[in-house]
Amino acid sequence: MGKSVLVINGPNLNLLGTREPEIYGHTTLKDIEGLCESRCSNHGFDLRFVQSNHEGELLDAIHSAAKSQDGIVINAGAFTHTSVALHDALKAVGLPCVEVHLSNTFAREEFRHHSFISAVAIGVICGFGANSYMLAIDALANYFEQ
Ligand code: CA2
Repeated sequence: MGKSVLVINGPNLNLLGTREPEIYGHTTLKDIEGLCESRCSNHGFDLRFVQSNHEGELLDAIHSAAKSQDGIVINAGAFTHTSVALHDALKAVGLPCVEVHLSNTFAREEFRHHSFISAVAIGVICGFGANSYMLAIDALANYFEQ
């Protein structure tokens, strides 16, 4: 059976490509979805791509992945730095999860240096723009092969 991957995007990422291009570039979330689709299909994976500005909806997406997905790529946006609930949900479902960020959060404000996601992720990729997502999908593919 082919694997299925859930890519989760948190708050404000729907604004990508329309605001603050100096930080986040000109790529839209729709563009990133297309790139993820093609990277997943290269690996023979199905893709489910989700964005929400609501923490509870992100939690629901993680819970439902327990039944239908094999791995998670998550850019939790600002919830990365605040959400014990997302940490608990990822830990509870126990799927391999790769944390991604477009920007290098360690080269930015101090409050972006701590992540509640990292401790429950198999790894973290940040600073490569939309390519962070591609690297995360490749990392999951590699993990599945082990
Ligand atoms: O670099 C990343 O991917 C972040 O997860 C992006 C979050 C930020 O809070 C994290 O520290 C790092 C912010 C996403 C906001 O995206 C926007 C896009 C366009 C315009 C405004 C915000």
